[in-house]
Amino acid sequence: MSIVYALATPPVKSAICIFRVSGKGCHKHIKALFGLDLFEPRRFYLSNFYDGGVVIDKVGLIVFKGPESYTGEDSFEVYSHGSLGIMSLAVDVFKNVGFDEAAPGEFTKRAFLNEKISLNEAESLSDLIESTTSKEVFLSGSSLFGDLSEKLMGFSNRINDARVRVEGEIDFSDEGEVFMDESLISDLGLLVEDFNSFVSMCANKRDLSSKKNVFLVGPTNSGKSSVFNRLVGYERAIVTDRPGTTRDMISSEAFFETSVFSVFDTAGVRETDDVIEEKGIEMSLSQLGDADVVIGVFEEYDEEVVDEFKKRCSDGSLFVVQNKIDVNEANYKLFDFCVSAKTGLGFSDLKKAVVSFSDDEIEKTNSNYLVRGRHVKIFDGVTKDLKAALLGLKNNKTLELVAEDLKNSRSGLDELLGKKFSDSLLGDIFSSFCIGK
Ligand SMILES: Nc1nc2c(ncn2[C@@H]2O[C@H](COP(=O)(O)OP(=O)(O)OP(=O)(O)O)[C@@H](O)[C@H]2O)c(=O)[nH]1
Ligand SMILES: [Mg+2]
Repeated sequence: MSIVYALATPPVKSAICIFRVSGKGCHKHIKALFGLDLFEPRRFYLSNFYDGGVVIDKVGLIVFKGPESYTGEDSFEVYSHGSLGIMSLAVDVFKNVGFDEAAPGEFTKRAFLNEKISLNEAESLSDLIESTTSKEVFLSGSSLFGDLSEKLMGFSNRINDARVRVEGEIDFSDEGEVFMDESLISDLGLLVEDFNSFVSMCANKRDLSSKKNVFLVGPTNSGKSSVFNRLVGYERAIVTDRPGTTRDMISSEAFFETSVFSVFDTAGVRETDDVIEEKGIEMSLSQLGDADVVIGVFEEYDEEVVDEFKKRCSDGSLFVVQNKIDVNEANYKLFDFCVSAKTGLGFSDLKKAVVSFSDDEIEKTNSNYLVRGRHVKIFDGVTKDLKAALLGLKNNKTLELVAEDLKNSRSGLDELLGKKFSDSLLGDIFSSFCIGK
């Protein structure tokens, strides 16, 4: 494999930036690039970084000797000052000595091909880097650093044991040897149960990491755009004292505690002859059923409108909020929350409630591991094949068919671990990685 290089940190002005280089033979260039004749692996050297004898920067250098490296190959990392000029010079230097630019995920792909990590660990690593909430960090971390691979391997071995017993029976039963008895049915039954309970501990990344939507709705002029600006933390939406100011839906991202939300401001609800405004109102009302949290903003309680919102929102997702309590008396009997977008009063309680409502949804999954759609699809297939094998045994089906079901279920798990893979699968997985990882 060629020697590849990549900037592992973002290409922006920063205190330091890190370049990675990996591939057989890369250590031969260390003398010319850093002036070091001798070096020990895994030691941090402070050295000059040369471009054809001219010093570009004083850098930190760590050399790794394969297979004791991330990729499993000889490699090194350069910690230089994070100037855009140095970054572009370093790229020229590496190109000039014949290194190739690494593709996204190239270092991790090499780690996989050199058997440093399994395929599902590589995926968990990418999930960890992409995580935006503490929940995702812990779940993808437990998939990566925990025992997910071990669990998958354990199931694969148990399926294989069962298959060996069935195939032994097929091949040698007429020679008087017993490979299979009633215990296989109970062992397989237990395996199906164990696998089911394992699957129930896996959360699908798609369900978990899709940002929660928070919709602001309410009568015109109740202060929805002002509440929106408070929630997102800057003056994103236009606020005026003219009812009907917001006509189109606008959105922004907001961090509450450790979670990211997409917050939407909508057109105020009122009877109107204005076609554009009416379309905006229709659009906001039609989306309420899909929202994770709906914040109904009111200056005064309006039972008819509250009932209309309740009808359209999913269970418990509507928070009825009184705004402008700096000028009107707060009414905690009628409203779930009372706030003032003008002074910020009541917002910390409102944000906490939004976070804990969304967290509840995640808690319900009772998960230990973060997995991807690919895993979920394969888990379904494995479960189906295992159940078919069990039923086949119970109903005295031809043993060849039972063995086939067991073989299929095991091959699904092997695909997850990366014991079996196609180039296009690797392409799909690693192309979504960052450059330099
Ligand atoms: N005193 C006070 N005034 C507020 C508060 N929130 C909003 N306002 C005022 O109420 C008026 C309407 O505010 P907006 O945020 O534009 O209301 P809206 O619900 O988005 O209005 P539409 O987009 O027209 O439906 C503006 O004059 C705001 O300054 C508040 O907490 N206290
Ligand atoms: Mg508005």
